[in-house]
Amino acid sequence: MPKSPPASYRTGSTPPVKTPPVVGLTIAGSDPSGGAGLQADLKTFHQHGVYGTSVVTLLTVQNTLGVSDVQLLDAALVVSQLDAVLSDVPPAAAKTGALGSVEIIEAVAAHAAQFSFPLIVDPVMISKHGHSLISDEASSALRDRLVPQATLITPNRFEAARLTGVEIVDEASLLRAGEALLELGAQHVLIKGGQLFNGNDFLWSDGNLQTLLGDWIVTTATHGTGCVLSAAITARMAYGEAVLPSVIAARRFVQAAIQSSSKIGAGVGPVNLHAALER
Ligand code: PXL
Repeated sequence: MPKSPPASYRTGSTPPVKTPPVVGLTIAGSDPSGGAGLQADLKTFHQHGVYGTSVVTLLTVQNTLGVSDVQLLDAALVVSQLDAVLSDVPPAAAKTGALGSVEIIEAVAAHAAQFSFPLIVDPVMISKHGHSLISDEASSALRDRLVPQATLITPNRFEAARLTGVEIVDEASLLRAGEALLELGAQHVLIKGGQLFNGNDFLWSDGNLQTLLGDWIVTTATHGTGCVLSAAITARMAYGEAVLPSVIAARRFVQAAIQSSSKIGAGVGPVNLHAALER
């Protein structure tokens, strides 16, 4: 694939669709209500002019009111999906979402060691409704096997704490957790501060720590924010953008999506990916 120049489109402009298309891969769980998981990733890729492929790791049974069941796929089935996609439709960047089991994480990590493209690891652990999407053993496997393969890891403060053992209660402890994630082998680290940090995020990239200022937006329609952020970063990086500009643009995209709450479902609604393009 010819190397494409960095995309210069802003949040609101129509993304340039390349010929041949730029491909993005998500390795993630299914959210049948369409707001999170691989469905959110594919929609986000599409909105960025990226052709999306998806390897399914687990199925949730959920709607905007909650998760009622989670069924993990056999690791062998995840591997055969990965092989099928990678051998025929190789991506320019990939991301992981919910991975579920030790076996799936180990299989994905073994493949990731051979990737010649960026891998964004969104260490999804708990659904918006508090349903665990990963066991304790699986979170250790994530830390030991997959974090070292990550071009960028994008935990929230709870995920960062579970991966590093550093309880994040203030900026000093958050900074310790970020350093610990770098020591675990991630090349770049984005810790999403969330409400405790007024929506500010913290990015360790190329030897610098950047505080990315945000606004904490009060809304009930926040389902899928983490998935959409990491997918938007992946899409940008698939186009050849560096980590910092990708993260900055992806945060703008998510902010626009959160600001226009969509009236979908009776519970925690999804962020509005259409609005993100209209602005
Ligand atoms: O937002 C995290 C997430 C990721 N993947 C799946 C999910 C969720 C949250 O509900 O269901 C499949």
